[in-house]
Amino acid sequence: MSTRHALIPLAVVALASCGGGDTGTAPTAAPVASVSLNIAAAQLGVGQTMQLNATPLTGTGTVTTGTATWSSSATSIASVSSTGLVAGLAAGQAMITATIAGKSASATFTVAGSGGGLPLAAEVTMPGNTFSPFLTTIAVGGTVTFRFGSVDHNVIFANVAGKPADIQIIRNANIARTFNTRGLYPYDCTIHPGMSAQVEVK
Ligand SMILES: [Cu+2]
Repeated sequence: MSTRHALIPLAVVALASCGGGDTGTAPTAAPVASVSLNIAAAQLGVGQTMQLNATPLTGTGTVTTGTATWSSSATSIASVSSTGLVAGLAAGQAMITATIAGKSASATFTVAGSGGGLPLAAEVTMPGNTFSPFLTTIAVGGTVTFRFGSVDHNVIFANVAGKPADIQIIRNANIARTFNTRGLYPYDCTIHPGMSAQVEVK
């Protein structure tokens, strides 16, 4: 196998020299004619990552050598590291491009939350014996983290189908609840009259 493959790059170099007006210096590696990516298109959630790999190819499809530089067409939607690790940042679409020796290939990444761009995570704080914000809207399957400060509170959900477990009296803690059913979930702190708010799951 090794003797047969050794002949192929030599033939490619010879052809490239004829057509390209090469100065005659023997190249150390077969020239890059195209770049192949392991992924053409993909979907990512916000906060998820995916590894892209770029392979430089000669005109006959033989793998040659070369290091890719990476770029994103929309860095606020998806970023890409110097090694091709793509990260979803916000809902939208971004083209990730790898360039090797002047040749490039692109992959389209669609970043989406499951609720049409709604966040999958949100926080509720408790300033001055209120819940803030009053209305928290998340995508179905999302998580709300209740951040309890130095004052005791609880979170008691109204009796709505699909509500998560109540949070009993606690302070100085962050407690998360996941909402797997669409709906409106009012909740109260029963220690402080009027300390009420809602989670809307879409
Ligand atoms: Cu309270």
